[in-house]
Amino acid sequence: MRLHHTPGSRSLRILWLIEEMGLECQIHSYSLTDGSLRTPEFLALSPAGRIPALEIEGEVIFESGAIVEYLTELTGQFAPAPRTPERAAFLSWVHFAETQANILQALNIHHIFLRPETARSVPLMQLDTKRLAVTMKALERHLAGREWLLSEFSAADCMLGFNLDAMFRFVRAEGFPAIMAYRARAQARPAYQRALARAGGDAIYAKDFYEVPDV
Ligand SMILES: N[C@@H](CCC(=O)N[C@@H](CS)C(=O)NCC(=O)O)C(=O)O
Repeated sequence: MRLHHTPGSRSLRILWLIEEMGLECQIHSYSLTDGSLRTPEFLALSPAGRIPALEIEGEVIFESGAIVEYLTELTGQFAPAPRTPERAAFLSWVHFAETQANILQALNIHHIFLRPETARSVPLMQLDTKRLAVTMKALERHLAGREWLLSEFSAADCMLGFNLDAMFRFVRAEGFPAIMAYRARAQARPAYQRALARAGGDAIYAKDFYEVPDV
């Protein structure tokens, strides 16, 4: 297996799951900003020019949610089987994680990547911060009194795990004790620690918190 990867990106979801599963995997690293995600060679692997993509068994899979589902089917681990009681919840939380990640990505663009800074839109930052808070309140309600998203640890937790540091860069942690406790549990897992060590650090955030500027 070969994982096409960028430090600080959604490919941490896949690295973490691979570590949980005890699978071997090579890593091919790219930069988000040097144009290497737009070369014909990379677009042949991932047509939207996005990370992650996984080469496996002579195929290439792109979209982190699809990779997660594929790996759980391949190994029979970390997901309830189709037509069993928690299958619907599993699929829902896998895709919820990506809905939330898209809001985080928009906030990263507003606060960090967009140049010149005068091109940034404060109303859009405010809107996306509120949209992020809606997803966090939903997660907080779901996690209250639970250890994991489902009745036991699953690949849905790996999908969501990537979001857990980023969300608190834009919304303060006060009011989210269940998410904070869940984050501590997730990040204490040895497989998460191994994945983080292989992932190559955080290439995005220079600050702990990004305030929406006053208008
Ligand atoms: N829905 C896709 C999103 C992938 C995505 O946007 N990845 C980011 C890194 S986290 C990326 O490749 N960004 C580069 C770009 O937008 O050009 C997935 O879950 O794999």
